[in-house]
Amino acid sequence: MSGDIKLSDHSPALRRVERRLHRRGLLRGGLSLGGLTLLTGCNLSDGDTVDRLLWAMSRFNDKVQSWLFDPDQLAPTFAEKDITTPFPFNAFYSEDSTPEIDGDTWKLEVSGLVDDRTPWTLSRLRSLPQESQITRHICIEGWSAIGQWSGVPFRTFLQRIGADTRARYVGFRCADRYYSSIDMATALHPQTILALDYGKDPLPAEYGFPLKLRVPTKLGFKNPKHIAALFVTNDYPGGWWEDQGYNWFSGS
Ligand SMILES: Nc1nc2c(c(=O)[nH]1)N[C@H]1C(S)=C(S)[C@@H](COP(=O)(O)O)O[C@H]1N2
Ligand SMILES: [Mo]
Repeated sequence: MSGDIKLSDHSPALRRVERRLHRRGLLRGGLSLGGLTLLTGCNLSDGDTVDRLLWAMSRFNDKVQSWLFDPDQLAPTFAEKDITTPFPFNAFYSEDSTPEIDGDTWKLEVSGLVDDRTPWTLSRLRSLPQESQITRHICIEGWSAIGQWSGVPFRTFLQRIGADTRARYVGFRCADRYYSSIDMATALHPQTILALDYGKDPLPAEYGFPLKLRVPTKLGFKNPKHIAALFVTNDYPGGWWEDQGYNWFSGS
């Protein structure tokens, strides 16, 4: 739709709509405006504002609604034939600046409210139980794609390191200086995984080698790639995009 505001455009008009929806309690669960417009298939244009979005929301089917507003719901899963090829690349830099990481010497650092701070090698991570998922990745910049990721269920990992699961957040620091964080309920969600593989192979460099957090219940920017360190904390850790005004919760 030409003339529509790009989701990455933080124009005053979009901000106004977002504030009005929040006041009316319509962005329940902290779902971001960007996420809502993507999921309703409706881009906001300057003229239409709230009414158009309300109309789009009323077209939501029950399944989508319950996924968005109920933290225990599962994100939809797909079949192998639905996988988007090639899967899009995205980062705050161009693809040729993807960090080069040596998997033989790489270690995942662990800190904060955990019993065991021993760093993790790739082979030790691979010795933990693995799970696979085919889910949709939704980027706030206006695209979505279906991919297959496999790795360690994050709650299994948190149990292994003796994380205090009453803590509020898990924060992530990445090799490319990206950072992000999620709430503990999302960290423990059954579909949140520490992904080691994309498709049948180890994560390619551009998709986050050697380790990426896959969170299908959140927007793409809450899926940190090239993870170098993670920490469990009660202090709000923020994130690269979150600190530039994107809604922190950004999902269900
Ligand atoms: N380390 C790191 N992780 C990141 C980003 C980034 O720039 N650096 N971008 C985020 C955003 S906005 C998106 S949409 C996805 C893109 O992942 P993909 O390249 O696998 O499609 O990575 C997320 N995680
Ligand atoms: Mo994104």
